Amino acid sequence: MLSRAVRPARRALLVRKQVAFPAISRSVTTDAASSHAENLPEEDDKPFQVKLSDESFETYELDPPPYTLDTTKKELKKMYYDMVAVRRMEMAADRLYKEKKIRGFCHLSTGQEAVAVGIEHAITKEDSVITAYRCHGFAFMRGGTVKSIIGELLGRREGIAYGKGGSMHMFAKGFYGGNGIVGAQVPVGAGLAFAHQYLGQNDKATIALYGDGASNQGQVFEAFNMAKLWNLPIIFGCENNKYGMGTAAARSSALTEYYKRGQYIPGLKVNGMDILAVKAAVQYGKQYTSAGNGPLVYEYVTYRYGGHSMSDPGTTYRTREEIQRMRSTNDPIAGLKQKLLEWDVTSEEELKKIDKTAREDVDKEVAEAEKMPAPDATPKILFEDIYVRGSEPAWLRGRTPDETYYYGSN
Ligand SMILES: Cc1ncc(C[n+]2csc(CCOP(=O)(O)OP(=O)(O)O)c2C)c(N)n1
Ligand SMILES: [Mg+2]
Repeated sequence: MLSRAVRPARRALLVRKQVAFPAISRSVTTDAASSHAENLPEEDDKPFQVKLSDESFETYELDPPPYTLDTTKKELKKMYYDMVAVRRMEMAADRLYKEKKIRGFCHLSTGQEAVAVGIEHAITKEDSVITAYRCHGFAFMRGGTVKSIIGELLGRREGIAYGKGGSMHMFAKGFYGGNGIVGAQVPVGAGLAFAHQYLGQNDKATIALYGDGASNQGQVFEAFNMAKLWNLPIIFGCENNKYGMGTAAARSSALTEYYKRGQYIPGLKVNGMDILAVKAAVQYGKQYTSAGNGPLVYEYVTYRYGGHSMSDPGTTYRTREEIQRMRSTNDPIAGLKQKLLEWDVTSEEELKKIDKTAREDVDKEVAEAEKMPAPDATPKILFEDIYVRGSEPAWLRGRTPDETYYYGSN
């Protein structure tokens, strides 16, 4: 009797709670109407200034970056090329996966190109970048070739990680992965920043990226704490693509304003669908950390068009209309294209040529990657590439007690 009397009352309370605290919904702000550029020079490499959209940033305990960006026609066109190339590469990976030529995990970043490309355009090869498993675009921008990245996905020995890492573990100079354990790259990023500081290289920035899902991990906050205590030159950056696997950000995060989650660390929300805003933000952040001001927490508001990975159709936890709306109103490539045309940086014709060149470049390298020989079916390969070449020990234990591999003698 008693329990029956209690139950309806508790249910009523729960229902009331849901009404009282509706899920916080946030939308990407990509209104480009307020951005503009005037009096452009004729020359491709002559600098001029672009005024950024009013909706580029929101700050937390931080003065906003300038809403202007110095650039050239050449650079803007290169940004466009890079984003198209990354997208074409991801589309090639999508096809090869569906043809069952790529096996295992494969996470694509279609829709998020402005983040990886914009960051690279703001830093130098002396800076360090580390991210999670959605890493193909970063590997490319850090200097990996399409051939080596696709080769890696295909498990080829000539792949960027000798065919051992696959989609989630790609590395290049100044690029520390490609990391499969959610959140684990954040403290490693703090370590990279510590190394820069220890070596007296505060002018070198570390860009440590993680997702909205990863942002709730304890190790992220531990890394924030140490970075602040030690005043490390690092820009933590949450790539908020609105979902962690199939869970919407508002269902996993008590506070979805990820740029405020460093609490005692100043933060900046950046329109991650606008490559110019990303470049301006990171350039500003690097100046800030280089000047010894300590860490920053950025949030790049973005969106992934595809599923979490190739095994997720991506349409069970969000509507097709939502994806379509983001594609048609927020696409980073279409957004930059529109600006380049409006500002007379280039013509429709030249952009088509850039599209064609990017497509041909990527297709050519993908075809070359597909022609790379598959690895020999020998266990020897399992023991290679574990140590830095030339620093291997005399022997290594194998998969079973009776299996031992002797380096140099097999
Ligand atoms: C420590 C750990 N827990 C769980 C997983 C499984 N997992 C892989 S990706 C993912 C979601 C992460 O989402 P988010 O950080 O938003 O990154 P996104 O995939 O959106 O880029 C989870 C839970 C994992 N790889 N590592
Ligand atoms: Mg996410």
